[in-house]
Amino acid sequence: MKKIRLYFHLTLFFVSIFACAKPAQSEAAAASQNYTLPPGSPVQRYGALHVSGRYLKDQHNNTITLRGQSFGWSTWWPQFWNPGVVNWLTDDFKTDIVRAAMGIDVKPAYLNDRARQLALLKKVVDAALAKGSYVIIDWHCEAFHREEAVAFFKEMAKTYGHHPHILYEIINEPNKTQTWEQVKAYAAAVIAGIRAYDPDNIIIVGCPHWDQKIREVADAPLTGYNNIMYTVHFYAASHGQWLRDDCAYALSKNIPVFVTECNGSEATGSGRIDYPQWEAWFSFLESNQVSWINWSVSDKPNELCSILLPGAPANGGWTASQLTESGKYIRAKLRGYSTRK
Ligand code: IDC
Repeated sequence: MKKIRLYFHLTLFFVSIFACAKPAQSEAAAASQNYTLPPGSPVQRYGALHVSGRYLKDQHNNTITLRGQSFGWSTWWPQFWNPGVVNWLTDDFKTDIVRAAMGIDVKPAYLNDRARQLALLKKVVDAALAKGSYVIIDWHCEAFHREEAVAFFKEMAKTYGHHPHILYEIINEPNKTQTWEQVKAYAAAVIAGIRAYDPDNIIIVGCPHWDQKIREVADAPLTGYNNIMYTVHFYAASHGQWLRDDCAYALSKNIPVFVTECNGSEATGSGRIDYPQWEAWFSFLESNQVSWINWSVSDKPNELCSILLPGAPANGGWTASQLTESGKYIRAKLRGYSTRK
């Protein structure tokens, strides 16, 4: 009996040492990956993230707001998935975080073009590790593909989970055919897979109706896990005050929200840009310390949410005349909010 108690105390001792050792662990992770965190980079500054109540916290337990830019689908804009773009976004757009939106079930995408998609993802994630940028690994689809998702995220957690840079977005947008209960069941399976290898990086969960039913989340969130956030996606010309009200409801119930995708356009990605509504969203996000990411690094002709004009170079270094109107707007926004000058 005494022996068992001794083992118990010893285990507790080592667990607590391990828990306190997170910054040292980041250095060890850096060494094992052969990178050093650039001084002043987002990850060097904020380190390992965690969630407390509705807030995102850094390694010093300060509340932080991360702002960034999403890559476009790996399916149609693979040319931009390279270190040059990660570096340019971090240095010139002053992003804290990028989002790797890997296509899953269209063509070509992860389920039918695995090796190439994984190679693209690796390029972006490795570049983010070296640059000291946070990066979201995003399962960019609406359907669950549960078995494949669990296997994929286990692999990602095993490979990258020891780096503080990594966040997991386990489903881009459930649509209106999936209930919140079904999303929760899917999330439980994927979270278990990730947590088997990565005990603490942030996991972001979507909600029904293209990440708009945040009220349903607020009324019945997942329980029993650490460092979970929920995403809301908005397109300001389609989703206005009512969605901000629903977010406010969730925040009032201590639900941690991370807007992993948004733009000023309509939900189609085009139509028109509603600047007053977009601004109303920025005020809302900033005053509530909700992190957000703009959609997307793509150069689709005439698409308002694409940040690039056709012909923009594939590896960053973009001039103003290579950015779209929304690209210029978001660049100025990100630079304006950034405390990294
Ligand atoms: C859009 C792209 C567009 C592409 C389309 C394919 O901008 O070029 O043809 O996907 O489905 C989302 C999705 C995101 C969409 C975006 C704009 O997460 O994949 O990208 N959007 O429609 N949710 C709401 C809007």
